[in-house]
Amino acid sequence: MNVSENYSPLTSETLCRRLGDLDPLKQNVGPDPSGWKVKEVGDGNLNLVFIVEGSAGAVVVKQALPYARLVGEGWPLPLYRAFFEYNALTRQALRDPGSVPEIYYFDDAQAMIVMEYLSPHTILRGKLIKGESVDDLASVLGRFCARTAFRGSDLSMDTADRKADAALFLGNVKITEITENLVFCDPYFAAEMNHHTAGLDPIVDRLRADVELKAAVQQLFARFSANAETMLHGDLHTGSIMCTDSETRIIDPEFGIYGPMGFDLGMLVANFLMAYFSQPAHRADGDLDSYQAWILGTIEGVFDNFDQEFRRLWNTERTGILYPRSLFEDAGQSSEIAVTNYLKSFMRDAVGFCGIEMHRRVLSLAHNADFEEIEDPTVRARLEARNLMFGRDLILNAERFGTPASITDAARAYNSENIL
Ligand code: SR1
Ligand code: MG
Repeated sequence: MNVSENYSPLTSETLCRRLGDLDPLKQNVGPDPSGWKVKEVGDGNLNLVFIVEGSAGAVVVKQALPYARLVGEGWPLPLYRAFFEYNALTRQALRDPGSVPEIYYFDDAQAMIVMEYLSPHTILRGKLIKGESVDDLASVLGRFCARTAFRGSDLSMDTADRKADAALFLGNVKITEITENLVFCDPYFAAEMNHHTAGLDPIVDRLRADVELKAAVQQLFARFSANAETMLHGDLHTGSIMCTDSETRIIDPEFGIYGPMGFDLGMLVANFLMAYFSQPAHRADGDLDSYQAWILGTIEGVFDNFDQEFRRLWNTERTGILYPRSLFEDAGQSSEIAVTNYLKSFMRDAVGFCGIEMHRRVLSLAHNADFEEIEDPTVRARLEARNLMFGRDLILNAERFGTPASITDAARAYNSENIL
């Protein structure tokens, strides 16, 4: 982590001059920078993203800004998030090969990562709004979550390495602070940067007055802040996933931190549920049922693939300090009950985190396009209300949602309720 005074944000005009001598760019874009075409395409909340194209191909250049792009210079943010993104990407590439873009170059001082240009991939959230499906989506995502969770934990890693790594990622303080505030606190009181659809006021008042709910959320916040179980992606929503109609990659782990295993999967499923609840505003009746069914099938598939892959790794790669084979298999006993209980606790966490993500994307600062692109505020509020009340149910009754089908059945029920 070496933030330099020489840091200077790139622009489409300066990029060729500033990066034209770098071998990784010359190799992947083309030898003559004067022929490169540069386009700034960043539409996320935080960073600059350029596509650089030339005779040999294209790369993505991602550079952190010293502030949150979504808000502006009034919200300074450390450049070191690029360092954590780079470190998270390199670990994810080892733990689940092929799941993340290839890294060509990292410049710590410029907070810049040069990486593979994924094409013709587009952001999954946009696909879900358009009603496009992706082959194998559930298996890629379920396996990614299982492999990164298992292989980054004390179930698998040498514990000295895991402790050193957890200590390293603890340095991602200011980025983690965004999650601590925007996800775990702001939705539940009238925080300054919050906003919500006007018609939702009665539901919002109800949620913010619900002490039991706030206590349950804070209990999950304590799990998030104190349980360094594995290296998380930290911001695994459908805007952090790029797909073609048959290939899926995971991007943007700048919120990487050690935390509870259920966090990534919970966030991911929340974003599928929000896509699901928003569909009546995006689809004509003829396509609505089948597409909503595809989303729910994907959610079930993500959980099932996670479970299957996690159990496979448990049986074949359990080399860390936890649940040693000496206590189970080597003593002639199965560890089946141990993994089943481990996964039950994982599921409880995931369901709770899922409900919180469903709240914060409607009540806090950073909303998502699934609902934001619904122009009619009455329709938006009606659909968001279902999402909010289901989120509350998931947080308060996480124990009852122990199977994927129990979650999708309940989603179907909320989808036909008229809460507003
Ligand atoms: C100011 S950052 C807002 C949100 O964008 C990121 O993608 C994270 O989800 C964060 O909470
Ligand atoms: Mg992001």
